[in-house]
Amino acid sequence: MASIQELKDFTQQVRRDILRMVHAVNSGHPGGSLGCAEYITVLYQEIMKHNAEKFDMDGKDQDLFFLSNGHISPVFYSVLSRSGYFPVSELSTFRLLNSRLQGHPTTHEGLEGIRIASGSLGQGMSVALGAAQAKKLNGDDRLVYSLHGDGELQEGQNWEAIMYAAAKKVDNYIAAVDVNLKQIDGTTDQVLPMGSIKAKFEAFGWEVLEVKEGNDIEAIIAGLKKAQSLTGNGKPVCILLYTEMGNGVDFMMHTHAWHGKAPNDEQLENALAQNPETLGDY
Ligand SMILES: Cc1ncc(C[n+]2csc(CCOP(=O)(O)OP(=O)(O)O)c2C)c(N)n1
Ligand SMILES: [Mg+2]
Repeated sequence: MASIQELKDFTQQVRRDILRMVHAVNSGHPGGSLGCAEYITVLYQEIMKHNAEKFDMDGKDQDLFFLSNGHISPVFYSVLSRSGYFPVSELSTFRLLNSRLQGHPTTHEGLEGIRIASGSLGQGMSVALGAAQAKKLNGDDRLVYSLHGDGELQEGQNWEAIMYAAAKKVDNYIAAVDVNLKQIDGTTDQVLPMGSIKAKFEAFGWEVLEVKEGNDIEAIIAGLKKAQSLTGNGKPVCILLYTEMGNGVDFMMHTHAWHGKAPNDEQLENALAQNPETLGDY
C-alpha cells in the first residue's frame, strides 16, 4: 500500500511525463490525460491486482483495465511504464514512427499492458464486457475496469453496451466516465447535451456512484472501494468521476483548448515549474 503522499508524488511525475511527451512531438492530448492522472495512478498503484512483470493478454486471475478514450494515451503509457510494464525510457518514443507508443494505443506492437486498440471512440465498453463475461465463464473472480470520456458517450455503441451489461448482469465490472464536461470542440453541452448521465445509467439498470472530487486521491480511493463493494450484486457499476481537464497546470484548466494541443517551449517550462520532478524524468 502506498501512502497518499507517495501517490501524489507519482501523479505529479505522471503529469510531467504527459507534458514532456506531447511537447517533444508537438502533438497528442494533454488535457484529458492530466485530468485522469490521479484515477489511473490509483487504479494501478493501489486498487488493481495485476502483474506488470508477467504480462499476458488473458490476464487470468488479475484485474483488467481497458482505456476506451484512447486519445489520453500519454497518461496510460506513463502510469504503465512507471508501474513496471515497460522501460520508462521508452516514453521518449511517444508518437514516433515504428514506436510501440502510438498516439492511440494499439496491440500489434506488443506493448506490455495494452490489451485493446482504442481511440476510435465508443468501443471499449463492448470489449471490457466480453472480458468480464469471460472471467465469469472461467471461474476467475477478479474484476474488469474501464475508462470512458463524457464526450465519448455520444457514440451510440456505448448505449448498446450499457443496455447489454445490465441485461446480462455483468456485475464484475466497474466502468468509469471522465466527466470533465468538455470535449474536442467545446463543452459537452455545446456539442451535444446529454442530460443527466447518472439518470441514464440508472435507467439502464446500473449501480451508479459519483466521485465529486475526481482529482483527489483519497476521494478516488474511497470511490473505488465503494464501487468494489457494489460488485457481485447482479448489476454493473458505473463511477461518474468529475475531473478538471488539464488538472495541475493552471493555464490548461477551465478550458477545452488543451484537449489535443501540445505546449510550446515556454509553456512547457511554465507547466513543469508547477510540477517539480518527484521520481525522476525519463
Ligand atoms: C469514433 C470517433 N469519432 C470521433 C473521434 C474524434 N475525437 C477524438 S477525442 C474526441 C472528443 C472526446 O471527448 P471526451 O470523451 O469528452 O474526451 P476529452 O476531450 O474530455 O478528453 C473526439 C470527438 C474519435 N476519436 N473517434
Ligand atoms: Mg470530456
